[in-house]
Amino acid sequence: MADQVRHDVVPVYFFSIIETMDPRTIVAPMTPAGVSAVAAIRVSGPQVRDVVLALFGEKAAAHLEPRKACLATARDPKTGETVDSLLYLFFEGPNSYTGEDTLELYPHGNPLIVRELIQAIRKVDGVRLAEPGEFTRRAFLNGKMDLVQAESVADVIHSANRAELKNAHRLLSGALSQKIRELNEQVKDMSARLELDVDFAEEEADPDYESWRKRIVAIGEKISEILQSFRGKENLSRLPLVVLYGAPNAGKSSLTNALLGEDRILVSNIPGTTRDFVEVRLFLPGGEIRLVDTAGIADQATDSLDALSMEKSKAILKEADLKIHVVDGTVAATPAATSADFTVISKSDLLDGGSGTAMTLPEGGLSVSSKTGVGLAELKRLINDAVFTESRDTEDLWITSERERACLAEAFEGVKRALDLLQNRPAVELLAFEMQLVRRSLQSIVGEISSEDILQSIFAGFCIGK
Ligand SMILES: Nc1nc2c(ncn2[C@@H]2O[C@H](COP(=O)(O)OP(=O)(O)OP(=O)(O)O)[C@@H](O)[C@H]2O)c(=O)[nH]1
Ligand SMILES: [Mg+2]
Repeated sequence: MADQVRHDVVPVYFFSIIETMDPRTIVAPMTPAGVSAVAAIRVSGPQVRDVVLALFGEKAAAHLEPRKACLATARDPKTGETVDSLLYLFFEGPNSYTGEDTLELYPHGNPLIVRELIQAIRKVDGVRLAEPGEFTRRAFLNGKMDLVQAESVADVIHSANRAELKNAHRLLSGALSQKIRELNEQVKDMSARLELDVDFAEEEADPDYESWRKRIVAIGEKISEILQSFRGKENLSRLPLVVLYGAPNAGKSSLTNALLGEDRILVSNIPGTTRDFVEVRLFLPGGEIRLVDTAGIADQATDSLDALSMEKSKAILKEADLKIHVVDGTVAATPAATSADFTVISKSDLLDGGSGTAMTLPEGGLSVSSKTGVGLAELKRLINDAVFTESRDTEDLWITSERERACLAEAFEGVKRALDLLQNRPAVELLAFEMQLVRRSLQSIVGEISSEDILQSIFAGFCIGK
């Protein structure tokens, strides 16, 4: 009867699936297509030595030494033609990223060379192109990292600010895996004791329900704490959007150029110079931001094109994480209250000279000059602190993977079911069974239990070559 119940509630991945790995050697570029000083290609699998032989000849293959950089000329194994002169590094399995024999090649960063080199490598029988994330997948399957760490590799690559990058590094180093393992141990220990109770059920007077309850509550609290830290990945590679807006001629484009440190955007004393919004990327201490210069917004549009420009400015303002109102300091008026997060009074160099009319600086406002640079450092600091607020220098750790969140939620549900059961002084078997399920959910987080489907969905989202 008990068996009947079990089959109904056992999750699909209940049974650990032994992964059968494609034994073939894989190759992929590690760097994006494009011109650069150097590119990088990775080869991993049992035929790495054959690849060295095919590209560099017998002597190179015979003297292949792990972790020693070699300068050599790579030749096409079929035509003998030179592909490039390059550096390569050999890592002997299991002491490599994937745990297999691995070869890294660093040719000149010409896409033509990279393509030819990969083609040459694929001429070695049995070598194929790697799928996205396949190197990391192999690293996981070969026990070089657990699933939480493998997932965090993508976070490390895509983090767009320091706080996220720091978190990703902590995930990669195993800080979360460690927490999950500790929890797992507790549940395992508890299950073992429960099973012992089952075995001695006849001799035992009465199970100590209160002590079980306390233990389960403690486990539930820890699971819940990690669960609450979930932040998702949607913000991971999203750069904060900072928008400069204000009346025509206020000095928005000049300020954008000054913040950027180059004359990127056209500036003139004719109001309405900027028609379309212009986006630039700016590096601040906390990370990179998208800084947008907009067309000036006037009370009245001068023509239909002007009206269109203003509409576009208003549209991008709606998406902004931070809105900065740029107000021309030489125009005699106190800026009207707007929805700005900051007000910046521009052209401060003209105010001191007396040619302009000094205006009252609104609260929290900042006076800047794009011409002299006064106030720019302060403005950058204000922007940085406003958009990169989260958990600076704190030690907390958060999870970003939806899969990990789902597993934790499942574990938490199991804890709740166990606590419900406890209210009715259940048979210890039932409690033991629920805790087994909790344990399974925790194990699947780090990948002690996984299935082909799960791995497929994780690694398909990776870049080629990782
Ligand atoms: N002296 C001085 N002139 C400035 C400063 N900032 C802007 N200007 C001048 O103000 C005029 C307008 O500057 P822009 O940067 O084109 O103004 P804008 O807000 O982008 O204007 P629109 O694109 O037309 O909305 C130009 O003649 C600039 O040279 C500043 O800090 N000091
Ligand atoms: Mg402009």
